[in-house]
Amino acid sequence: HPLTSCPLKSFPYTSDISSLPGVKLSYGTAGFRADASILSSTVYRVGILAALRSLKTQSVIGLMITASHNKVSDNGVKIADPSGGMLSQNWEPFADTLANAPTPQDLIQLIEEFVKKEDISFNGVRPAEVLLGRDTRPSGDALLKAAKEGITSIVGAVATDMGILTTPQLHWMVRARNKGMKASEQDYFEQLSSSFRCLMDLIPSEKSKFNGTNDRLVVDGANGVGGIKLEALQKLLSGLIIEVRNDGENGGVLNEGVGADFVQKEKVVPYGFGSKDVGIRCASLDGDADRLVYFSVLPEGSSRIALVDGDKILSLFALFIREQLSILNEQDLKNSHQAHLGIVQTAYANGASTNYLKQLGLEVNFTPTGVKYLHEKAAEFDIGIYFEANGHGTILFSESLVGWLEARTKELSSKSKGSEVEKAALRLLAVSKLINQAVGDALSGLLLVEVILQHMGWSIHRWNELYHDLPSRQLKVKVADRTAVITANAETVVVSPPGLQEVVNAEIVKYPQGRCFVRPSGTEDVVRVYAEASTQEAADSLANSVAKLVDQFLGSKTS
Ligand code: G16
Repeated sequence: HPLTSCPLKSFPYTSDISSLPGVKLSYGTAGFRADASILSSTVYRVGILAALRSLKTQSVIGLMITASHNKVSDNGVKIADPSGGMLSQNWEPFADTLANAPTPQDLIQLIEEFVKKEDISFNGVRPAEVLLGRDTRPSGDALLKAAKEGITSIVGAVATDMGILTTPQLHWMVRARNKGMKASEQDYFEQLSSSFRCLMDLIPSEKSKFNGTNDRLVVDGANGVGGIKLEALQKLLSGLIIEVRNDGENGGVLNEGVGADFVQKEKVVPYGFGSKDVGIRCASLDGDADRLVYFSVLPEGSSRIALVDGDKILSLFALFIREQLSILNEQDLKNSHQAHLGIVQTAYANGASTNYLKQLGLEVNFTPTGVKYLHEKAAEFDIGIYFEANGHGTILFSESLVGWLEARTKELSSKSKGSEVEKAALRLLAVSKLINQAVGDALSGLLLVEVILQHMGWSIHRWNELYHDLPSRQLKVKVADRTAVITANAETVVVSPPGLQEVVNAEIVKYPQGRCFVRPSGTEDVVRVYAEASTQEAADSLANSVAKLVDQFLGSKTS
């Protein structure tokens, strides 16, 4: 009997959702998210799941309590797997049934069956260990307690509270622990700052100062955890002056009129920014600092901005990596490792960015929305760069390439010290250490953007001129049941409800350069509509007419 070997000590949390008719939780794009008041039993159950995952993998697992870009009254919970990446997708159905089990008896039965199916042993070499993190949401404290109780309900399991963290910090720590590396917050800061310093030292001397701008950056911290951590990290940096606004210390509300999601979707200045900032390089983090966008305030005296989104961050990274790789591939005769560079985007990527990347000769791949999908695809390359337009992304390096770079830089340091080839190899190695290998990370992404701009000698305006975005509009439609929308082809085609895609297509053809798609959100109870066209008016009109069609097919939400 599995429960004799899986002795759950107690069930302090009866289901918060079983008394709410029609409420069904889904692991979704990035874990469970809902109003914080109904999440304790879910977080408790995810604690159990995390401990089981740790036993199954015989590794340290992460549990993060955050609802990232969502409103402050929401919260959420997600798991980091041993690699530091997202929970293996084949455990998601178990997570869903666990979260929705109505009674303790159902819960016990589900666990028993799952333990048997997965052949989880309670007598393994290592007891379960789960690292816990949470963002700054006020509900985080109570939910952390629920998570700890869930984890330790599995006898022998250890819950290690790492405190208030950015989501990417927790993912980084899980990865580091499982690789046998030092994994404290200080270690994270030291790795980022030392690889940043290394890249700064490798900047060609004629470009060491910005052309036409300066080394000052103003960052909107979304009134979340990112601003606080950036202030701590900045103490270890030189060559960059960062001013953090909206760090949550002055009464601002998390993600309200601030943050990367707001800035990217609304394309207006966040709270605390205005005409005094015209011409200055600005960046915005989201609530748990896994997204990053840049912007500059336009001079017209309005609140409008020139947005430099995730697609342009991707393009900047791709240019830099491609430059280093071509030095290695063309000039290093000993280069036995012709690295394959791949790009991963989603349907939200601005069409102009995809054209630009393809014109550079790069291979561009598409996946559905959600870092878990992009990350998986990017990991197929020697270097895989993935970004969502919303600013969530990173650069993955294969272990074999990192191993080769380590060996080659050692060789070159004795035989060709100071050569262009040695510098290119050192730069790539430093990027692999700076940029988070577990998940998209606004802090490490920001440092890489800053050093590449200095390397290129570019201002934010020069960077923004790489290509011109096609005008776009994104809308949310509240419908009775968003799960009625089923998509295919990386979310570009609606297959259900039948007939919806045909009427959407009939709208798209009315607009020059029109493109539009419809998908259910995995983090909010809405259907999203994205439209692109040759003018802003056309993009707005296409998005509005398709939103009306969605409403007609799916019916408005009544609540
Ligand atoms: C999460 C995911 C992202 C996704 C975003 C929106 O971001 O990690 O990959 O793009 O949700 O997803 P959806 O459109 O399905 O609601 P975050 O920053 O909230 O963790």
